[in-house]
Amino acid sequence: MGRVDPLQLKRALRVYFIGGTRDCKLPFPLVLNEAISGGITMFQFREKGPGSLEGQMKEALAQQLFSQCQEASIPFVINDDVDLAIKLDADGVHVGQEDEEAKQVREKIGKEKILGVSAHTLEEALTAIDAGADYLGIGPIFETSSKADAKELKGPEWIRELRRNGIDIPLVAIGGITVENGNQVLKAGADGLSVISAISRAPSPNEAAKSLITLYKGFEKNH
Ligand code: TZP
Ligand code: MG
Repeated sequence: MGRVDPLQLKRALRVYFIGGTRDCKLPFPLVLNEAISGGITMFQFREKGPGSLEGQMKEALAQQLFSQCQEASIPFVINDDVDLAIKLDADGVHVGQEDEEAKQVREKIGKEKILGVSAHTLEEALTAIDAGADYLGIGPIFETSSKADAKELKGPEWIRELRRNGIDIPLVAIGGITVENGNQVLKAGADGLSVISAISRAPSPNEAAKSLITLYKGFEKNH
């Protein structure tokens, strides 16, 4: 087996839920369960910030969430913690520019696992692709309160610009994405919507996930 199939990955990226315990008001397994039954297509465990779980507690939660994803046949990706991803044999890893270098991560996880990289400039996007990224996380597109150290807003136009510059690997938009503005990023050329708060802080994560996948399908039908 070789690299993950880009077409299959694009399908998985349609509604990409990201979160950690800090992002949820309810117990995380419950939120993920609701999000899964609402129709999310991929999940990233992003356990970071003050008060986040560490060590054995983090691992146990990751294993629990991974099992839920496996049961639902959706990819389970771990943010940043390459060792944990390898230990659990997770489906992939997502790293930012401040984390371990993508090239090194690719070497560690092997060619069959999903590697996602956050990119804020064209140069970062090209370097990530060269390092073996399967998809890029592009943002923050809109205002977000889920990331304390978020970089400057990029707006949907930036996705268009990356496409114009020949970036053709799967791209997922992140940062303040909601059911109200999701269409703008899809129109601009994103393959998927990645959200933290739109699902984790929704009164009903299930309903929130449902409306995001419905939005995606509506877009797909018209394009
Ligand atoms: N990277 C750029 S913005 C962001 C991350 C992890 C946070 C996205 O969270 P939300 O709640 O969907 O705006
Ligand atoms: Mg990171």
